[in-house]
Amino acid sequence: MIVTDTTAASSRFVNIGERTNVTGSAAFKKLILAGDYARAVDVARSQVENGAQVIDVNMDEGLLDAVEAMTTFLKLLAAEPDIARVPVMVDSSKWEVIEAGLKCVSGKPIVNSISMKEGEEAFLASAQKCMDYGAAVVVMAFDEQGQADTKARKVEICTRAYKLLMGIGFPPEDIIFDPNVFAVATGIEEHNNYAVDFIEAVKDIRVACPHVHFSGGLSNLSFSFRGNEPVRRAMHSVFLYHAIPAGLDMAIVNAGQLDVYDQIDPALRLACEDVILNRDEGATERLITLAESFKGTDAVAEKAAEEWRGWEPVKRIEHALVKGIDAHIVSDTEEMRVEVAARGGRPIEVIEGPLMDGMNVVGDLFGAGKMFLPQVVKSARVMKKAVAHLIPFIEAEKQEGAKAKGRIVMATVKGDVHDIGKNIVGVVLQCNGYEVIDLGVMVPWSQILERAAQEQADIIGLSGLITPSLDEMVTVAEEMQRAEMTIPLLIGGATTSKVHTALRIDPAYDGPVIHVLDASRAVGVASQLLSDTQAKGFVDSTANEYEAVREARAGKEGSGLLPLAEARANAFAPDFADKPGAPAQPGLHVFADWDLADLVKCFDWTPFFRAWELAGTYPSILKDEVVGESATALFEDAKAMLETIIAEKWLTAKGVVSFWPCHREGDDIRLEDGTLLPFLRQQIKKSRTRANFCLADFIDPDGDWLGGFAVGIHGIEPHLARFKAAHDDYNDILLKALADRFAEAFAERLHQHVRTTLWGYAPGEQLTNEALIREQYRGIRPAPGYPACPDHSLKPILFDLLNAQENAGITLTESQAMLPTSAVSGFYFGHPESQYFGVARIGRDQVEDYAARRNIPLATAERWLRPNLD
Ligand code: B12
Repeated sequence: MIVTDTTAASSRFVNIGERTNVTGSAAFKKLILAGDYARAVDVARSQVENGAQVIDVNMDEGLLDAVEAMTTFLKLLAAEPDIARVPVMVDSSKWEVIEAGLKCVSGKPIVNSISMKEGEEAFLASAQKCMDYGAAVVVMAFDEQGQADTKARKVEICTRAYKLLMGIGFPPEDIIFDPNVFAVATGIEEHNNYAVDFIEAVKDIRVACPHVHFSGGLSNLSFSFRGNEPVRRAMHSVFLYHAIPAGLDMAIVNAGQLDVYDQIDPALRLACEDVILNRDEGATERLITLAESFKGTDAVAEKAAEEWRGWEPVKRIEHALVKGIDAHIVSDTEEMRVEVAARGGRPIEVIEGPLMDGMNVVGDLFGAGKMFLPQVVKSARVMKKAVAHLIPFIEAEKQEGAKAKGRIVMATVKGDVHDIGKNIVGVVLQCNGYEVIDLGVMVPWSQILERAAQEQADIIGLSGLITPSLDEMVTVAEEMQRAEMTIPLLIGGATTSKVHTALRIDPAYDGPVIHVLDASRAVGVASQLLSDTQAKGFVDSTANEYEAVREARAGKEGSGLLPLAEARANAFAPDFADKPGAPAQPGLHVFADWDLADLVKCFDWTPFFRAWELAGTYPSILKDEVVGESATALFEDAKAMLETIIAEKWLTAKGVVSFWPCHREGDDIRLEDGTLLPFLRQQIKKSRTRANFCLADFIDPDGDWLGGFAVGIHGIEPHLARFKAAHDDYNDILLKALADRFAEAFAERLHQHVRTTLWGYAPGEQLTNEALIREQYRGIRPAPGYPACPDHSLKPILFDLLNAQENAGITLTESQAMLPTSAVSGFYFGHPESQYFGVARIGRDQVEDYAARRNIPLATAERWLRPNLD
């Protein structure tokens, strides 16, 4: 018995892999003709990995010794436990080939096929031999008059064969009838009912011939749509949808290429259904018309996907790097290494030759804007896997490592936790031949300098996401100066800027200091800095540029600012008749494990694409002329990873919310328990109609409510560790970027829950995700660090109020970065006139006032508010 019997028809269904067939797959034929059995075995493996439960092997090719080919291949398969676990279908029209195959198969074999084409005697003789080998057998609906096409002929031939087989004691459960799947929608009227004939025949034969099984070769069905893969796939899926309940329990099909019935485009599905079930005379015509719009590149891509495996190893390696395909890179690299060794070469040559050449192609394409960041990161993954494979060989020979264009030590500075940006830059630099030593996050200056000296680094690169990191970068620069270093210092990260670099970091260090805006510029900067001919010119022109920035800023510190008293006099005055009432559910609310699937509905995808340097707004970015293809591929990968994250519960969303009665006291908000929350006021001179905003303005001095929240996404570490071990930067960055999306979505979702339910001032609110993203709701949730509330050092106060460490598992670093990294915290203001604004530059008078209100030294206040002072 080949098929395990379960109740649900579809769960009984067996996919028979069809790619190890020289008559059906050009790529497989080429490998066999070339004697490349190792890669031919890989084809079988990928079939099994793609879900094939039986592998059909056919070697019927005029130029081949089919007996020999069948024997060699099946012996190799038997030695691969991951392939040998599935039964083999020995497929040939010649008995001697079948017999040769049967001798090599260790488990239960299946013979494909025998028939009554040459009469009953020959049929029974073959059947007897199969029975002797314990093989199951595919019996074609074929007799002396030819192949059965109508339902009546199919039923007639199969029942006759069944009776004959029963006569020699053939086990009925080892009979697999193939009642012939023929092409439909050919334009010939007699063909229109072929699929119906097949399905109906299966139903009848099943009743007439107990215990038998049914199989069919699916590709025939859609023969008239050759070259239109989407339509062929849809036809196959629709056919199976109807044939499986009728009794079809296996089919020869490329298991990796079946569409889910429900997910087929509805118009296409209906058109296929009309054809397959022969619902009316116009069905074929309709499908042919519709098929045009589905004609894609699938078939071409599929063909290309197979063909490149037949190329020379050097070309294969280049192709794998450019396309970011890591499936075969280790075996291809190994093949290359063996080839190099055979001619007396060293393993390092594989890196310096084909791998670096391939990466240069990637670098050039990226530089020319023909490749985008997600693809480059995939290429880097391929490179890393190849290098990891070669390292033991290189070490065994005690050789020097490959010569890089330069060595760059990079780190996210002390107190800061985010490193997506730095990782991306690291990958791009590596793709362009630089050696990158990434020290990770929260790295103190001493460690950065020490490692740079130890590694004789050519460049140091610093990254930071939040403003306190800017000061830390100044410290690193000062320490580099003290250590009398001269190597260039690169500055990058969301919080950094050319202006800050020019004003504060550059003056602290005599060596070159360069602000790098994004990953795509990093390579140009590094190459100029390390070039014998260009370095001086580049360093001088940057220094001049920064000098110009400093000159433009000189003496303008307080200019354009109102004195604090005047700014206060121009405060925003909302109508407190509209202030929100007391929360419907006051107090503290803890959410230990918010449903991840619910958060996905609130995803704002646009920043996700921006993180990968793909410019555009979701969803139109998916159709963008320039980046659309790359964005779509990335989006598909992201959705697939999201499914796994949710199904396997990789992450946990924890959050806490609380509400406090309070009132405004000047620029402070005083909570009922006495806690003081001091805020900053805009001092920039405004036109007469605009106020100088401060968050405290949205709170009624005569009594009001304020909310606070913290959310964090936990559990990412073991998964990142796994990706790191697999040298998989692509999935590492993808997961981090998705965790960030979860954090932002959680903040969004929780805010909605607060408005509609917990605080409940907007109970009837019904906004789409787009409207939420456009902030079309009442109230705001400014976060410490964001422009309306730039002081990160308010976070400890907020965290105490929320007991965020205990209730949401979030901790703060010395720079007030939150751990886990994907985390957001902030305040809720419920007044309908509350709005986001930027505090921007403030005057010395306000810093002094603020330090006094907070009861902290002026120097401390200056440190936290530095970006608002420059
Ligand atoms: C998405 C986002 C988040 C996400 C994820 C953050 C992330 N991915 O790093 C989440 C929601 C988690 C988040 C949280 C917070 N955020 Co936020 N966030 C952003 C946002 C919108 C985009 C950042 C981003 O992902 N960019 C994409 C990545 C790939 O770019 P990147 O990191 O800048 O790196 C590129 C370059 O900078 C450069 N680069 C980076 N490093 C290096 C290193 C070298 C050597 C070189 C050469 C180049 C280089 O190349 C990279 C690739 O192109 C920015 C605003 C903005 N538009 O930048 C605010 C922003 C970074 N966030 C900010 C703040 C304040 C916060 C919070 C403190 C708010 C809060 N109270 O909750 C928290 C802090 C989180 C924590 N763990 O402590 C501020 C930081 C500035 C500040 N005032 O401190 C910003 C600038 C917003 C603002 N305008 O105020 N944030």
